[in-house]
Amino acid sequence: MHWPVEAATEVLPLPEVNQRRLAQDLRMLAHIGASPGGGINRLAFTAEEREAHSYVAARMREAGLTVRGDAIGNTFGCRPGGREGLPAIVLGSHLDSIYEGGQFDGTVGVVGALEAVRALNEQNIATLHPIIAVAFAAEEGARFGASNLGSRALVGDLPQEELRRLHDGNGTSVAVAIQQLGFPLKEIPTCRWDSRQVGAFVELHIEQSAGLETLRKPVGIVDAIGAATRLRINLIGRPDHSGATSMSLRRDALAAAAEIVLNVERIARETAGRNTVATVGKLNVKPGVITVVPGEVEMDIDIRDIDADMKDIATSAMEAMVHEVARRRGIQERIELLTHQLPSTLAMWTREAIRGVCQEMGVDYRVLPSGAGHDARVMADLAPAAMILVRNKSGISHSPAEWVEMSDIVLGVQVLTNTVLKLDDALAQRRGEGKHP
Ligand code: HGY
Ligand code: MN
Ligand code: MN
Repeated sequence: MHWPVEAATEVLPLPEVNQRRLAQDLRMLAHIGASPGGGINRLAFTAEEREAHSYVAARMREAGLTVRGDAIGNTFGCRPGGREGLPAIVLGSHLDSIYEGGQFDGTVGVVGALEAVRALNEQNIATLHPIIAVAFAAEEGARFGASNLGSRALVGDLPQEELRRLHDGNGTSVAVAIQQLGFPLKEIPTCRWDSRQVGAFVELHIEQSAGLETLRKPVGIVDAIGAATRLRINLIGRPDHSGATSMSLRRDALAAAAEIVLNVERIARETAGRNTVATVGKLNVKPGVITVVPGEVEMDIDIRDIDADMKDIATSAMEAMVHEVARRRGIQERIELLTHQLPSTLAMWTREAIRGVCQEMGVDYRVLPSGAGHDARVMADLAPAAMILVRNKSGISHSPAEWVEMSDIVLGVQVLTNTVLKLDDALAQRRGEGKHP
């Protein structure tokens, strides 16, 4: 596949990615944790996630990379650069999924990073800076309520207290889940990287909505990445006989929860920022018997925005609303903060590198924010980060119905590969060195 290399001052030997190999890796990964319904189940810190990491580690070795893991299960494939002691260009994403997730979320970025290195190898293109392909562990918050645990360990923002506090629906804490996989919990602080080790980080990811599809643009260049605040609400009412208890005497925890759910939607729609979104995606009712007035509800609220202040305003309004509904209905409420993340604005110069590649390749693109969270948001704390989004034909994600065209994936990986070369030059120039030969 050849791109019309226009407007470039010099015709670069474009390291061409291999579509067949890309498709093969995506197909193999789509089988790991696949359910009969076609969803992917590779939850954080499970055997399925580890199987996917083992598959990618084997492909990294085949590509001649030096492969290593760390104490939280991140997997790295390292390709040396032309000069010792330079910071690396790091590229990658995650392999874990939500329950019944899609086959492209995260995997496209990991396989894309791997393929970028293979393309450079095949065309014998050396870079000045080392290149590290990474598969982060535990990016999704689906199992434990907090996300990006692997990349947070790498930037040194993962307190052990949180690993003991957070637990899944079976009561298994993150700490226990990590230890059950044989990872040494006390060594997690050794996962931390020094910012001098990373020159730039790039994540290729599918768009998780229909923005690019609607705009008919194959590639997105991300300027800001949204973040989440997640609350766990426990509502304690009183279980009562559903036939013998008059309506005026009830303390119905589910009726209170229902009022809260609709108010969460109202607050996100009406009183918060234009990019604020909020979701009650999980709600458990006890005792859950048709003839008993619900006595207890546990519900999780996911509040997101690319603007930290607007997210905080929405969060405060929702907490006040929960207290008001509970008081008025005679319900006891408990609000637990599961996670509070900060949004990131990505570096302009890394964004410009991607834009330059798209213009040289004649690829149409759109600069846009990502409402979905990504490891690039976390990595932006450590080094200049960038994100390339691939058009999502289905406009659906976090669902087995997620579908991305292979031609768009190939284009995204080609942009990623050429961006690595562009960043290799840009990093040298930012140090005052000329373009390296
Ligand atoms: O939940 C998210 O925003 C991402 O898909 N992990
Ligand atoms: Mn996801
Ligand atoms: Mn993802």
